Amino acid sequence: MKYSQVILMMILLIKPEFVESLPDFSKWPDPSKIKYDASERAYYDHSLEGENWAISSVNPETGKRYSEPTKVPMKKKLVVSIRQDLFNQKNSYAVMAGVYMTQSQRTTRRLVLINVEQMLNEQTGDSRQYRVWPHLGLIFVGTVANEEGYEVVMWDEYAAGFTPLEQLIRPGDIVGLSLVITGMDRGVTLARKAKELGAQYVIAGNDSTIFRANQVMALQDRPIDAVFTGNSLTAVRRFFREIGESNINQLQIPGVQIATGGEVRSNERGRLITELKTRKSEGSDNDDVFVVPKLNLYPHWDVLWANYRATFGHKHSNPDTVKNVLALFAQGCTRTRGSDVCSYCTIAGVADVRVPSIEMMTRSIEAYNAFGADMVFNTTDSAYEMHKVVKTLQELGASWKAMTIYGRAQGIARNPHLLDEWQKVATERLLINVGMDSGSDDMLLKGVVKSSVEGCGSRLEENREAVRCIQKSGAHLHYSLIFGSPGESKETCEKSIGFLEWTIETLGHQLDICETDIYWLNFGSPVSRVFHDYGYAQQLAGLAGKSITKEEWQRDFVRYAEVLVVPTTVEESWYHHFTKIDLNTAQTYNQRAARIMAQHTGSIRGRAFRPV
Ligand code: B12
Ligand code: SF4
Repeated sequence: MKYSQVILMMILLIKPEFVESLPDFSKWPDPSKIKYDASERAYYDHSLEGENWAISSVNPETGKRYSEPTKVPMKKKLVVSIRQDLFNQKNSYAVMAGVYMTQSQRTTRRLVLINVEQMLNEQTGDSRQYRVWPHLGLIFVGTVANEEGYEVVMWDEYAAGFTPLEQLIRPGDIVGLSLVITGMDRGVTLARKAKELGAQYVIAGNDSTIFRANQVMALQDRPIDAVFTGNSLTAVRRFFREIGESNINQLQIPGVQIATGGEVRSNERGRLITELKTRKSEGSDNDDVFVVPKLNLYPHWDVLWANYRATFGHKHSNPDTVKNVLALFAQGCTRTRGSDVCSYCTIAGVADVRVPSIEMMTRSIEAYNAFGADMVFNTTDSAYEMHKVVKTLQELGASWKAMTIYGRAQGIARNPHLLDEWQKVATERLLINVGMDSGSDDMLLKGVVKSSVEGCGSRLEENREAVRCIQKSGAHLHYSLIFGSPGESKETCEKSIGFLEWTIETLGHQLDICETDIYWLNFGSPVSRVFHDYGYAQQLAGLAGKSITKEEWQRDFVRYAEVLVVPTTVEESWYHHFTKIDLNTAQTYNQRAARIMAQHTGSIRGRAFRPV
């Protein structure tokens, strides 16, 4: 094509126009009183709203009371855009030029990303946290938004206490909320407040939102405008690319839900089989859920490292300088075989196993090394048995002083040689985090259904074998137990306590943590079928030697099927109908386990520890 033709084509594609851009808020007396009115798509100053004189006097220029919100004039600026009509015709030149133009003309917009947590140190009234891990989801989403030209501001309540919203949010911002189970209710409150402060849109993601997308979108006043229904970063990227051009209600991005009536995601088998088939038929881009993280975007490193060193420093050869980070070197859990998940598991995407490309892996390793990380917690579920991942890490020369990985007892018992392989990557200290769940075979076989391999012996023996393998290898163990799986009784709880005592004896200082918990019934888990399947409820009751009438089932479960978070009363009903203990008894066993661990030399207790 001739040069003159190219110029002519560019001129034809260009559409110059004056558009409104964000007002200059700093010129207004109190910018925090400027709020965005989504229906008018305009900003209004509310600063005189409550003033008596303003309520009683009329502005002679407008004829309105001074107390009525005043429209804040938008600034006008010349924007050169490409002609969308040509773009829509899929004219190849137009498309090429369009991509170029959208990237170069993008203006800096702000994304405020918040990890929401409502269970901050409530007993002490101290909202500061003493946590040790950052939020990788925030870092991933922030990285993508930043790559798309956004200024990214982050606040992780889990690490730093409640968000100072007024200071963080500026009118026109997009606010992104990361919501797991302990953030849902507060997330809705924060979303409303963010809108009052002028946020243009509030979006939400992470596991609880994913499983409750329809319920979030059904909230009457629409505090949250869009929900991300998976881990896809392509969806996140497209959102930030397209939101500048369109109104949020016009977006049509797979993985972004803007209204009710979306497909209900869950870890129930039927749903997972459908998702598996879709992935197989459509093909899936493995790298879709990975990005090379811009670790510096996260603002709380110093406080986390200080906490980590104070609590875990003594376990490292460099106690005063150890830098712990989170990483994701694969996604999904191999135990699922694509469709079969432990009964309580509420991890979204757990059955969708993906390993990143070599390039993604190489660049990620480089990013962690450049950041000075030497203690890497890889958050991939059951990473231990992913031979390919450990092999690739070795081939790429990855090596950190310490690593934490997730492993399953069955995976360890059947592949003990992988302990050596992982220890080639984690040169000084390998910690494996295992969900042992129970010291009773009945619970492991029928209560939590701990394996997708049928008829292959004792899960309890696998738990024990895994402990013995770890002991021999010199690695370390962090494991968890649950009091309250279907069919749980005092006898089975005692067996779990017995298992705890045995692991302390067997592992000594190699046992870092045993954390115990009640059985959490959460939406999205396979067992949440109990909210819509009476036959299943009867089956669960049968495991405890009980029965449940249809009326009881409707009163105690079905009635709550559409709430955002399973309430405590349902949790109590769970224990009442499906176990032989109650919630208090489960808590008593939790306390007993904590007391036993407290006497164990070198152990670390719980999650919300204060620095010593
Ligand atoms: C590492 C980890 C932690 C760390 C770090 C905190 C965190 N929330 O990430 C620590 C140890 C601190 C922790 C604490 C807790 N955790 Co946790 N944790 C995990 C774990 C193992 C990995 C998370 C991870 O890093 N994934 C990799 C990153 C890249 O993905 P991601 O965080 O899911 O984010 C992606 C998407 O969800 C989405 N996304 C996430 N946030 C947002 C926000 C926006 C705006 C958008 C658009 C998208 C988006 O985009 C990201 C990119 O793909 C998961 C289990 C798992 N394997 O997923 C449990 C998990 C998330 N935790 C869980 C729970 C329950 C907790 C606690 C409540 C435990 C407790 N009792 O205290 C606390 C809550 C802390 C909190 N409010 O964040 C549950 C959540 C269940 C649910 N359905 O809500 C999970 C799923 C485990 C489980 N038991 O099922 N956790
Ligand atoms: S082994 Fe862990 S991650 Fe895998 S399905 Fe079971 S609970 Fe979920």
